[in-house]
Amino acid sequence: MSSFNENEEEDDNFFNNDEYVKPKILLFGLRRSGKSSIQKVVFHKMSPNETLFLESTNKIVKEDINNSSFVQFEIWDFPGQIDFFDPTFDSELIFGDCGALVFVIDAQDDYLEALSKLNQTVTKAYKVNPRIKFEVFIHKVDGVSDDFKIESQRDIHQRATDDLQDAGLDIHLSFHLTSIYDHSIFEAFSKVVQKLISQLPTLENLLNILITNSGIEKAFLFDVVSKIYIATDSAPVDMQTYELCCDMIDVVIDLSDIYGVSAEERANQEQTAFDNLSSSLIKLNNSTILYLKEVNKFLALVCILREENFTRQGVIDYNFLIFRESIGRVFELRSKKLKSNNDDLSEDYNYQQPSSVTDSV
Ligand SMILES: Nc1nc2c(ncn2[C@@H]2O[C@H](COP(=O)(O)OP(=O)(O)OP(=O)(O)O)[C@@H](O)[C@H]2O)c(=O)[nH]1
Ligand SMILES: [Mg+2]
Repeated sequence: MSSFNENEEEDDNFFNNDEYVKPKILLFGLRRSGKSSIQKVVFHKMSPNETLFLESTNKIVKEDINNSSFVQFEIWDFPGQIDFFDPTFDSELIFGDCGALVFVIDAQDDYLEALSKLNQTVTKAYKVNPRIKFEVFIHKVDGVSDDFKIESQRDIHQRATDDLQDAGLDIHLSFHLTSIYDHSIFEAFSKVVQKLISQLPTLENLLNILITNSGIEKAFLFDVVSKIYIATDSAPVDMQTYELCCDMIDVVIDLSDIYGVSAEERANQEQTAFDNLSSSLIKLNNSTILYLKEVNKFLALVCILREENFTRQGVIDYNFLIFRESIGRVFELRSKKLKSNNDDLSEDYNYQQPSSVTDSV
């Protein structure tokens, strides 16, 4: 919550992604399954109720997710009625350089038709590009009971994998229970995006080292704009903790917006609410502490720790500085590698250039 310092320019260079071809995430699923709603809620801050007024998508909608956020990729939202057998459907172009394919199934509806479409989609995409990560969102679970959730996930999992095995295909599908009415959609999308970040094991390792040496219970590395977490330590994530951390980011951004930016700066758009010196500490009434520290313009570290482990804040802050420096080095290395490998991106993002495809879509 203060002004930028001279490191700002340096940070920009660290995270300069100009050189790199953005991974593509495709959203498939039957009509009205909730694809466009997911995209709007996660990346455009649309409130879930407003999605009731979204019109049905009738052509492929491509969008660059790079609004000053660290997480950069393209999202392609497909119309529910897309027909793979249509001669204008260029599967090489669509699946060729795709990083992840998200298939959305409406859990409140009969899902047999969705399962057959899932099978068709996965089979088609896998033939073009076997490196795609397949993610199934069992969506709209806000309206169903816990028992139904578990039962439908088991049933969908079973049927979907059986169908693929019957066709002789050994394709791994990941399943997520999601709803736009809670944080589950952000959590699921975080996991999808993490699979596209090749530095994930290194980031996890750094977080593990940080938490064990600082008495922290859980730490998330957040992309502040989207509230997607790009990494966390290896302890399991529970939804409540994740929600608390998301809420903390909202509080910090809102307060910074009100008190951290002067009217003049706001008018000149000189400063964003989140900057190099942003940090915040919230004590909860159950002896838990939430601690947020800015890592760079786009990323924040949010930690949860017990009050009794917060006696030596200096040690935690020092460890954080080392952590921040290491993260900087990881991404510095990445941008160097990307510059030198500009022609060959296959290693970094499983990018496979099909023979008939050019970069401009
Ligand atoms: N209850 C509930 N409704 C949802 C959820 N997500 C989306 N919806 C609703 O589902 C309806 C359809 O959403 P869309 O996002 O337009 O669906 P789509 O998959 O893009 O549909 P097409 O563009 O026709 O393929 C809207 O009325 C949304 O409000 C959810 O998590 N829970
Ligand atoms: Mg749509």
